[in-house]
Amino acid sequence: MPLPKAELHLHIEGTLEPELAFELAARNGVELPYADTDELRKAYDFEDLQSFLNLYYELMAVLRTERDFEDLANAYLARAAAQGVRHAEIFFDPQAHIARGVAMGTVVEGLWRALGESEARHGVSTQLIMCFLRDESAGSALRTLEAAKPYLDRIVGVGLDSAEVGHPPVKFREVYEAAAALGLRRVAHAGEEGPPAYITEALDVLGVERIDHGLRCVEDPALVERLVRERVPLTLCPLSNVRLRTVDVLADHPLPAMLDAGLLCTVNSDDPAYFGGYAGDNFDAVRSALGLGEERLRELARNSFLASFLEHDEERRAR
Ligand code: ES4
Ligand code: ZN
Repeated sequence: MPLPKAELHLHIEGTLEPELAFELAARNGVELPYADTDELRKAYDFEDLQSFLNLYYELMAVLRTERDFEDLANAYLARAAAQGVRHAEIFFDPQAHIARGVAMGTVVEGLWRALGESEARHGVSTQLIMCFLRDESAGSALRTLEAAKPYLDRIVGVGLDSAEVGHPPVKFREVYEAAAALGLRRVAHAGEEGPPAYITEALDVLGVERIDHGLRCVEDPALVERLVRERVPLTLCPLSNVRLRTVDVLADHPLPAMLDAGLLCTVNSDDPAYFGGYAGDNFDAVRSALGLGEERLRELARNSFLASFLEHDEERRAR
């Protein structure tokens, strides 16, 4: 039995497996520039975040209808459940869909068809986090927040993702203030490829409760001390870090040192269809490559519930 865990860093568009991509392409009459799933998989050799994002945005072309988003989410939830995930806080990227002429309502309603029955069907509770693309303008993010207003009963919070370097958190100050005023929880990707200063800025300027990735905090001992003191959760994604060459090999991942330092680390899958594994696969990978013992793995699973947006009674039920 896999350890019960919560998944806190998961882009639903990043769960699009090649087989489903071709199925949806056929259903929607979308032409993919790959002959078959084998050829597509060969494109999964990334040099950095941007080279991954190029393919990630390209493949989204197959997602067109509510049913597509429903099928995508159901496929993820089934896989996650099989790997011990009991609760998933799921990112989605509405701007990437709206730009292609797919409405906010199509995305949210479609995802909700799967999420609404996830507890009954998969035994996984869910929450939705709407991400802003940081390489788009703050104005575009504000318009996206506006477009989400009819759906806020289904969205627990906002996040910030896509190309990090050159797009510091401060760019989105106003958007995060507006999100906070609407009662939304706040998280942001920071310190994946960007400098430790972006982590500090996400905390101080955007008021985030969790840092997605946060890996580069290890370069700044004073920042590590602060993150420990303030119990700021980090949603690490070990297999993602290897595939996007943020760390050379998994055996070099700083996770054990980060746990030793007292950081509230969690292990997540990011874009599992692209990076070689789901939540349980990431747990297995750090167990074997980093030699983490049972105690550390249980700590990581416990941290995932502590760092989640679940209320405490829900949290106890999930464990
Ligand atoms: C992402 Cl790995 C990663 N980093 C930043 N933005 C993203 N969107 C989807 N995956
Ligand atoms: Zn991510």
